[in-house]
Amino acid sequence: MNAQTLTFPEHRDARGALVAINGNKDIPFDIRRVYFVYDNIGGLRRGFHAHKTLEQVLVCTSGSCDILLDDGSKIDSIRLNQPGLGLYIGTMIWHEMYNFSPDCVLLSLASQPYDEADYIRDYREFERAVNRA
Ligand code: T46
Repeated sequence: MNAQTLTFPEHRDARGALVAINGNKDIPFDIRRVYFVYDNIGGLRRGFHAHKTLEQVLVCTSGSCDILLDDGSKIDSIRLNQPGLGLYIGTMIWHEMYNFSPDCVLLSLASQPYDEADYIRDYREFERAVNRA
C-alpha cells in the first residue's frame, strides 16, 4: 500500500516536549501547504476521498483518531495518538478519518496547494481508476 507510518524524534526536557518535522528529510516531499482539522464530532467521519497527485503526512498533534486506508485491494486502519507519529499517505489511497477524541488536532503536511480537481470523492470512480492502473 502507498502509505506508511513515520516516527519523528521527541525532544523532551524539563520544560516539556518538541517534535520537529523537516520537509524532504523526515518526510519524502517538500511541504507546500499545512492545514489542520479540530473540533471534530467524535462519531462523524471525514475524508471519503483519494488524491490523484497529492502526498500528505498526517499527525495528531493533540489527542487521537483512526485513519482508514484503502488501496482498492486492501483495507488497513492506523491509530494516530502521539505527536511523534506520522502517517504518510501517497497518491490513490482512499482515506477516512474517524474515532476523533474531543481534543484531537489532526495536522496535515501536504505536497501541493489545495486543488479540488485532485480529489476523487466517488468510491466507484476510485475503484475504476485503481483497477485500471
Ligand atoms: C485530506 C484529509 C486528510 C480549503 O479551502 N483548503 C484546504 O487546504 C483544505 C484541505 C480544505 N479546504 C476547504 C474545502 C472544504 O470546503 O475546507 C472544507 C473542508 O474540506 P474537506 O471536506 O475536503 O475536509 P476533509 O477533512 O474531508 O479532508 C481533508 C482534506 O481536504 C483532504 O485533502 O486528505 O483532510
